[in-house]
Amino acid sequence: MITQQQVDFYRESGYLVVESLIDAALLSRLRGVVVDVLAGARGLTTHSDVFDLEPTHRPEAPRVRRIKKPHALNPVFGDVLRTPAMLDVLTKLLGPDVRMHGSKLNLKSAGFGSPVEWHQDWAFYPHTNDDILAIGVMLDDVTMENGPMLVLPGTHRGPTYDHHADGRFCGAMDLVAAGLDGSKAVACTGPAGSVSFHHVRLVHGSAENTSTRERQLLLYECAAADAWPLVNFTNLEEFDSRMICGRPTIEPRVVPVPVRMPLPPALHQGSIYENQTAIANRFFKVTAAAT
Ligand SMILES: O=C(O)CCC(=O)C(=O)O
Repeated sequence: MITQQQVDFYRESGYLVVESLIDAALLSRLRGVVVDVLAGARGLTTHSDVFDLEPTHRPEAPRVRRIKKPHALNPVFGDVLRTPAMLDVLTKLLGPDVRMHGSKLNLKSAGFGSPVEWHQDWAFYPHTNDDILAIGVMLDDVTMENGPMLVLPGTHRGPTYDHHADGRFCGAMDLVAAGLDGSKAVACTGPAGSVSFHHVRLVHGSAENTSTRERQLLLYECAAADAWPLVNFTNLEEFDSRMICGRPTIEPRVVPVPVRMPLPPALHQGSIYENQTAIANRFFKVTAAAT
């Protein structure tokens, strides 16, 4: 159970790390499934519906940057969202009715795992209200060395920043142009099984993993059920099938939050990594090992 103090910290700072939220047995099941899924990347010559590949990927020496939509691949990824400990946090931060928006697993492999440039998730999927967060399940021990997610506390209360380049959405923002100070970033670290929660408007990113240790981060986006997407709504049945707890509703709660539409769509499609290749000024260095 998280405390009221932790809830207050989340509301104030826009993030929260809960240590060891996922138990060893579930963690071990997750890791086993990830190994099995990754075997499917061998032989691939380009990105697929399941895999987003590192620039240095080769069919005979696979390098996967991201597993897309893990929840659609194995039920264990759904189990993570429905543990009593996870439901306790989700309902305290989002209310009794919670829907999953999506999931992804960022591998950030030892030695070359790609950086993710600064951004707000909100720039990708604005909704009618911002009671939305991303969950980051640490499948490995995450330290300062292996590319932890970095967050800028309090930015969830600020503007929605420009995530465009050359007139198109690019999924990244220029921290300097936004007047933000990267040295104020806080790293979300913890032993494997720890979980970070960050508000959908919080500015965050992460550096390349130049260390010798993996940093797999299993991410889920979850929303209060009355937050309805302003883009990419598919159909009601599919929408409601993603409920994690509580009841769905057809009455969106509409609040005055700053929105910029992710349109026209990014020049490079497929993943945030591809979207962000369009930016002029990279903040995080990319070494020769990752190119
Ligand atoms: O993997 C990370 O460190 C950052 C993840 C992230 O922000 C994203 O994929 O949107």
